Amino acid sequence: VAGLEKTASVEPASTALVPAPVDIANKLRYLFGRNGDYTVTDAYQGTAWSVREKLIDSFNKTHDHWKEEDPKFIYYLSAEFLMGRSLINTVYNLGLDGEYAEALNQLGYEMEKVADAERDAALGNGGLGRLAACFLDSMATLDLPGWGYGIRYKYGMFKQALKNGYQVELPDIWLTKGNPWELRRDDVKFEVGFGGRVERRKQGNKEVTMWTPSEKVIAQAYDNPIPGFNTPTTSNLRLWDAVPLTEFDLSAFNAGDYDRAMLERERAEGISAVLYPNDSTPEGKELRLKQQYFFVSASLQDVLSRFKAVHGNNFDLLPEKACFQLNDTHPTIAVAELMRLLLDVEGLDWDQVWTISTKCLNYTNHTVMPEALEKWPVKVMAKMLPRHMEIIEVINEGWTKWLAGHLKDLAPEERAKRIAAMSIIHENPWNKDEMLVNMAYLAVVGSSAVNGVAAIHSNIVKDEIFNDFYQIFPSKFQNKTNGVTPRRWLAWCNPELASLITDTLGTSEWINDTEKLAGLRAYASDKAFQVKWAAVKKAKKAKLAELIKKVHGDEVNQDALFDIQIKRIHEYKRQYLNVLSIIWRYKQLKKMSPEERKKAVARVCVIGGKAASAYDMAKRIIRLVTAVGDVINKDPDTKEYLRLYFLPDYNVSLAETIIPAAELSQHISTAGTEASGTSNMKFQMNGCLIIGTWDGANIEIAEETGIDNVFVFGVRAEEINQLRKERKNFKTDPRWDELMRDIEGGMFGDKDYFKPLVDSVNNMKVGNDWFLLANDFASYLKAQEDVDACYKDQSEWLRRSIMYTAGSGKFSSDRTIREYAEDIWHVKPCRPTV
Ligand code: B1N
Repeated sequence: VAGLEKTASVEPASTALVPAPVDIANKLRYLFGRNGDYTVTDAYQGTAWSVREKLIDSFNKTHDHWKEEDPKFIYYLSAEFLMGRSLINTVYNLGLDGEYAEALNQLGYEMEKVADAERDAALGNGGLGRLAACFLDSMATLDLPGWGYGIRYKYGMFKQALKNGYQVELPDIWLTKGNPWELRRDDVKFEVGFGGRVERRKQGNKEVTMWTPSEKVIAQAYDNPIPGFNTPTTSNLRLWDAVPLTEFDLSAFNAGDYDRAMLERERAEGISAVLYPNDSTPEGKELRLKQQYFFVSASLQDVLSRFKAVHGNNFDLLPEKACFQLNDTHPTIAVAELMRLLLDVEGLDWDQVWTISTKCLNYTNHTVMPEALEKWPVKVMAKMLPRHMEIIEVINEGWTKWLAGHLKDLAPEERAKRIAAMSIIHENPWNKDEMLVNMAYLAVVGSSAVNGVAAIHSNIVKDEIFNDFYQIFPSKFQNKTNGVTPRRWLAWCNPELASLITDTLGTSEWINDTEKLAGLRAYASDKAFQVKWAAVKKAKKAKLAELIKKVHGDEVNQDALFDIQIKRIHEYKRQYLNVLSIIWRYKQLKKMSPEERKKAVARVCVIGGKAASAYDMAKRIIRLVTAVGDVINKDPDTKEYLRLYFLPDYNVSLAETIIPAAELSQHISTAGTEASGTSNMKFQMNGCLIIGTWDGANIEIAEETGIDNVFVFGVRAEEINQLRKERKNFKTDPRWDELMRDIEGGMFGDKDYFKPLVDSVNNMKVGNDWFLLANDFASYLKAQEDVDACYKDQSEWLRRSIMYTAGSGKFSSDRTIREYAEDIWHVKPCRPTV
């Protein structure tokens, strides 16, 4: 229509110009139709939608700058991002905390209560997903051009409830009230195909390969801006939602087949519908492979399309502009997909593509447990991803041929053995008729760098699980000890401790440079400082006590030692061992006279964590915790001195309340099984003492804190193999035998239900007690006695507590990310000007 074409461009005004209280009210009026009479949830919504606009301003500025500078980018590919809540983190990272706290006060609300109305974004299971979230915070804070790429699950990690002491799972319907922290990008969509056939055609004198999928879906992009702290940089987490190719399959609809059209929709949406709730043990379900390929393909297409817009077909430049970090093997299909896109779609040739692709990819291993190493049946992969299966076969042929040359000096038999052991495609050891694709081997062969996540773990990666590969490519293997963001895990979740630290050090620079926390060592024995330090812990304990009261209805003794174990429930993490020691403590207290009891150290024990829905043994462990708690917490003789509570639905925001209140935390995995652990670092930062095994990052934490300040017990990783072989001869401690009889005898009820638990650690049977609870039992009880003795000397306890925080500098994810950026990614900071 004449006169209505675009004539002038209007510069939009930032909401920074509108005072925050007015902006919050505006958001509530125009987005939600609310006019006063706000609920706390309203206050949250109005605040979040207001803050969102500042976040977008910062996001746009950063991305304009990055577009202009065209720096090398790091893309963190991860099936999980466990973000938790965003409001507090966003206002603090953007430096808007004062303004919004004040605005909410004017409206009659308290920031902390308002923030509590937010639902967690729980698109991850545990440590691996939370690590990815901490990494994004650090990448943005360090001004590194980098994005996360993952899946926008409609249902995140299930919610855990207790019913008569047993775990029940409820769906996590997290998007019902909208999500102010995301932006749908209607112009960013890619097709992702599955199944179908592969054909070859002559095109001129070249043979081209065509993959015609039998099934296609659209990957729709959602951007989640990631604000850095103390910098203008706001980066991005791009998550993909699966939607059908056309809203309705019109042909089916016209033919009157409405049901089929709707089925198509369900099939597409099913891909991004739900997060697999397994931690450390992947589920071999086809839908999971589909999810993996779905987000990897969309992400790679997206990166290549931006690359082409700037650099055309100069793909040799790709490794100088983009690199991809594979967060465990879950995105490993990227090796084949990057090859396919460059070979089949862009028409490059194999050798060139292999060089480019291996330069761009790097792989992080997060677990050494054999059952957790992903392997997909060749049959499944060939059906779902026929072209990728071909590519993997060609990669493997080239690889095994290269190996034959490399190992030519070995005797033929030995050579064949070594090659078979390193083949990416191999027989299923449990089923000779099935061939498997070993995703970890594909990742190792297809990447430039391979790293473990703590020093001991990286050594196991080199010396055990990938030793054959390490012997051939020693320089490919690295260690990158995990870290956590000191923003969320100290400064924002424990503002009381943060201000004490800032006042004492005379600067808040430690929030960006945690090595400065070492300055606290000088105050560790200072009585006046210890008093202030203790007062903060006391206030945080009161908050946790409030939560326990809310969940369980019980008042707890706030002077008791708060003893915490929170993490996924898994046999290797040995919550069972913790429960056994609690039962032992209870029995000792029962035997004491009232006078003797008064001298004992009182404890409030808390255990929290989810069990994968199909993990039967883990569910029995939860029931044992609740059953023991039911007996102990009611016993009038002992309840002043000992409590045990299971806190249901452990998640990121619960951790933010529990960790600052903890005085003792338990990291008691069998040595050599926990790759790193990251909550141990969060507890350390918050001045919580650790009782732990010589495993994962515990070792490095002990080194930084001073080994004598940590309660270390148990056998060492080097001894495990031998001890497992000698199980039959192991003589159990009489106290252990007594506890086994108690549980079997029904001291906590449910004896049939607990029988498999008792059997699983019964040493008389070969192969039982795989995680060596019985071996570590006596030394664990001894370490617990040391804990009590130390707690009786509060000054010594506080000194140690301060030494923990002072020693936590190394465990900032800023340090970890700097190491990745320098040693693996070769990505440099690129900060927008303000
Ligand atoms: O990754 C964390 C480590 O700190 C933990 O020690 C480690 O257990 C954890 C399959 C996993 N390893 N493997 C997983 C998660 C989900 C899944 O489907 C495996 N998680 C870890 C961070 O490095």
